[in-house]
Amino acid sequence: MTTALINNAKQYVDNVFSKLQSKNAHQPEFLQAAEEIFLSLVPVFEQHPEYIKHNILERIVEPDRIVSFRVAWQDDNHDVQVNRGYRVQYNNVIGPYKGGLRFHPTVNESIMKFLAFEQIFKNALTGQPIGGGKGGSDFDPKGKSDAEIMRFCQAFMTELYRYVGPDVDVPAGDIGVGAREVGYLWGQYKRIRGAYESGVLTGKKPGYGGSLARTEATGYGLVYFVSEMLREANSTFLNKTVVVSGSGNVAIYAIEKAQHFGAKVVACSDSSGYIYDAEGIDLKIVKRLKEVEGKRISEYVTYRPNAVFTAGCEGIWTIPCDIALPCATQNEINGDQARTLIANGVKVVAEGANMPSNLEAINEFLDSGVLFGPAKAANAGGVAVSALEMAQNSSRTYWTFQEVDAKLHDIMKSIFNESSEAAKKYGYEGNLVVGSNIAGFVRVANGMLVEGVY
Ligand code: NDP
Ligand code: 2IT
Repeated sequence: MTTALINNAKQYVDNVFSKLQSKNAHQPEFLQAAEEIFLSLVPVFEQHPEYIKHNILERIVEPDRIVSFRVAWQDDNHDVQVNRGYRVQYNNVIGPYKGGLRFHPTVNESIMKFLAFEQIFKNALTGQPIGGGKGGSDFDPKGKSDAEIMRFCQAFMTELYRYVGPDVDVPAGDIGVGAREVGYLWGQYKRIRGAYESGVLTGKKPGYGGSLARTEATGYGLVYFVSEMLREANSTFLNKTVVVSGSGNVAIYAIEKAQHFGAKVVACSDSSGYIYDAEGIDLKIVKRLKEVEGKRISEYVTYRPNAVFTAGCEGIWTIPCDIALPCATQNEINGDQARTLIANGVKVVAEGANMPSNLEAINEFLDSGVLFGPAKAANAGGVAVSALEMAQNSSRTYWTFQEVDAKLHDIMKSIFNESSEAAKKYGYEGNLVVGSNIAGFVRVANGMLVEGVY
């Protein structure tokens, strides 16, 4: 390769990134996600000048469109509340826009764009025909009654329905949005459209078009992915000590499958703090508190007196473990926390949440030889099974739990293999950050070359 090509590639990526920075100066999470991906792509542009010629990077980093809308709804006191709704439709080159909806007070355009941008490459990695998108609202579901959640979801869909559809854009869950919320959204969509377009949303309950194993998919998929990482290092989950952050959908099913594979999970958390149970977490208690009763994780210690609750989330990474699975939210591991994990002997870190490690933390893990599974590969099992739900809906059929779980397992293995192969091919053997970014990007970029549409 000539020096000119190498310089050209680096210069191209730097130029697109500096334009992005000046256009999006007030969107730190979006710039963080973009920077991580851009840094990985320099070797691709060195070997594929045609991507530069067609200006793929600048095209891919600008969303097709972003809609934002007013969501007005009535609370139980009959007062009208107003929230802001979003849908970012980022890229639909390989399939309809696809990605979850997040309801959390921290939601803003920067968070929506980082999630939607990551989703493009994650979805491409699954090998399924789905483009990238994300949406949500700054609505805070905490402390709301069931009737309030329903009215909010109905009001949200009363606007969103214009922009989505089974062949257009297919939302699902994310933080604060589970099967209950998807059900309310689906009911409203069906009412407005007057048609049974079940493929418009995934994560539905199995009684009306939902796929079996979608609830479990992200957490199980994460553990299947980590099993592949361990297998390559001649190891398994058996008798490993595991720390999982969060106690929501992803965390619960990651804990379930890790325990199933013989690991001892000693800690999990919510936004108020974390529990440490040296004898191993009793998942039945966590499920009851979180899935049924909607309680705080601190209540766990009333059922397990030997367990300890500590207020605040940061300390969870001071617990010594072999495997750390951040499954709560973005930027929950910084450089200091990464160094603490490493000093305490962590061997594997894999991301169930989206962008839980900041760039400094990722570099610490990679530099110290920790096996690191990046979010867009490690947590892709959720959206992969969402795509399987779309397939079942459009063929008007249902698959068994075992069928879906087996497909999920195969998909996670192939994401691991493709990411490893891409890392090797471009000179970064063992670096799954670079590998997954490249493998996802190349699939979409090739679609953009063929599509010939700007
Ligand atoms: P849930 O709403 O089910 O659970 C979220 C968990 O994370 C809760 O324990 C919550 O605590 C905690 N949490 C959320 N925000 C914060 C915060 N700002 N600080 C500390 N803790 C926080 O969401 P999911 O399990 O679905 O999502 C978790 C992560 O996984 C997110 O990053 C999401 O984007 C990602 N993900 C989800 C997929 C899915 O299929 N659901 C697929 C792929 C990725 P509390 O209850 O106190 O708020
Ligand atoms: O971040 C994610 O991949 C999800 N929240 C799941 C998206 C989906 O469409 O199933």
